[in-house]
Amino acid sequence: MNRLNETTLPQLASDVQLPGYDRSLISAGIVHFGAGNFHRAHQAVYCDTLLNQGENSWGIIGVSLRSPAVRDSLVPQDCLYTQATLGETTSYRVIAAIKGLLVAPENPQAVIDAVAGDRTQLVTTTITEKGYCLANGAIDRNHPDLSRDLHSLSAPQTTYGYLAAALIKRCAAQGKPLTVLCCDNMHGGGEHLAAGVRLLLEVHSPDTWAWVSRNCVFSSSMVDRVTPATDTALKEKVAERLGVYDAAPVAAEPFSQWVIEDRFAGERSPFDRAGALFVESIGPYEQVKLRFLNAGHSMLAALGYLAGDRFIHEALQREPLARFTEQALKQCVLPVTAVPADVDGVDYINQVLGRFRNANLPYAVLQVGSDSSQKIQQRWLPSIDDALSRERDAAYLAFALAAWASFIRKALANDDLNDPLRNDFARCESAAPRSPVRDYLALAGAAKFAFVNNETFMESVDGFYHTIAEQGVEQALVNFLTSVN
Ligand code: CS2
Repeated sequence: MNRLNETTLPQLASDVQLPGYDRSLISAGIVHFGAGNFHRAHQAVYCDTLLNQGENSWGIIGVSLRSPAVRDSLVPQDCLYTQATLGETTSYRVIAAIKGLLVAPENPQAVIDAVAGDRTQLVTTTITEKGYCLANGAIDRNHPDLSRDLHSLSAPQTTYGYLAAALIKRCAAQGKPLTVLCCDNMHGGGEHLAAGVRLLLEVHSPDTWAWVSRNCVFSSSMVDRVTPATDTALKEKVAERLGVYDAAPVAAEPFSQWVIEDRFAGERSPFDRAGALFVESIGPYEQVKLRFLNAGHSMLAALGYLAGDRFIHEALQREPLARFTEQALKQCVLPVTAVPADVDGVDYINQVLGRFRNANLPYAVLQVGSDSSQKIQQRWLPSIDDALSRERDAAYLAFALAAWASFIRKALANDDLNDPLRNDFARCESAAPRSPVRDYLALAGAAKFAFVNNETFMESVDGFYHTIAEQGVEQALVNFLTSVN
């Protein structure tokens, strides 16, 4: 079978949406760090829409910080790939917004030059929570990658390092202003990017930091589209439909949302013309997404894994799991969360749970469960403090923490745990035969939250942990739900 590329594009089935622009006229105004599936199903689609509208300067240079896999799959197909939308109906679209892909460790200078070049107006990131090198919510200067960048920027290890090295070059050339926009599931991601770059520049080039503070803006955004990892079944489905082979298609749900903080240096990228929303204050949108959608996802991932499910939609087919998640979000999280005026909290939660039920887009519990030590810091822990400080009942979140600790323990035992702190979790495992909840939570950055010192709350977490171990998760949930209702 022929490979998808510019030559085979005209052969594709007529119901596949094709790029309607001449790629030779496109320039890459964006450098994106973290060219994985989420980026390719989200931001790159918005860019492709703009390019289809004749906005020629919003092509993308993608950067992979570690693995060459995306570049190796996409370059032989001229960086074209299929985005399959899987819902009640299925549709296929070929995305052509990526102009080139760089693998940072192979050629660090090429990445630095790309960010420093004047054509680049916007740098975006989907480097996942762990890419921000945080400890207890702040930049961790002892993180091994960051320590290396603090020592030398000749071959940076972190996104901060690449940005700092590129900004030194951009400043030396008195280049144009630059916007750096976080597109991760992070609260205040733009502020972390600014803090990381500042930390490095204060060591390597304080004059550049002075220039950056006048010429660059670090902004945040709320990104949303459920995008699973690509499996063989998707590749086969796409090949059958397109009539050519695509080594790196990406599937996503029909829903897509991008809310962007309206702060840009220089020209504002016109993503609103592709359906994004610009807002003055991004915090409440980030919070709603993290505390309802992502928090619900992480609950279902832990509970579903414990119940033996592979996918999120299967976990939701179990009544106690579905009821627990819905009630936790509506009764425990919603009352302590500020929701933007244009969002109805209950409708939002209902819509999210409806999206998670999409059986046409299986989403693995272990994908959501990956890096959970980083994710719960944003998704659950702030709501617990908010609930306790307002003297509200936080029992659902206590149960969720117990389920998370049980998930860590079981995933470790099954060798399923994909987490940057995997080895640290394994060490507590051998050190503490009693409930590991407190040790696990300390690793997951809970020390900066007040709830860890609330003995009544912590005892309830320990209690639920033991109940889950003794009764199994489903029975423990049934008993829990009976006790709270
Ligand atoms: C998920 C997210 O894997 C996870 O942790 O919660 O990737 C989620 O699917 C996206 O944020 C949806 O926009």
